[in-house]
Amino acid sequence: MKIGSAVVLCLTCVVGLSGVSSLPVGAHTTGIHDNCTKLNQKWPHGVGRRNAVDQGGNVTNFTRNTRAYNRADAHNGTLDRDNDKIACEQA
Ligand SMILES: [Ca+2]
Repeated sequence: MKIGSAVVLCLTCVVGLSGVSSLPVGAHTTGIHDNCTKLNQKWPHGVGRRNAVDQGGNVTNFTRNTRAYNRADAHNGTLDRDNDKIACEQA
């Protein structure tokens, strides 16, 4: 009686280290543009373009600064959800 020998092949897969790339966390790091809470610390009634009018008509005392508004909107478009060209307006 012959006794066969079994050859077991082991294939090993070398899994490369899936290097976790250190992607930058957060799209912007300016702080003031992160959200309205932070923006309102500098501009309590919001900041808008020089000729902007509040969509609700209630806020008239926001800071009028077109450049500052443009920068805020460029960094974080959610700061002016109603798109009336005033970011984070509040009475
Ligand atoms: Ca607005």
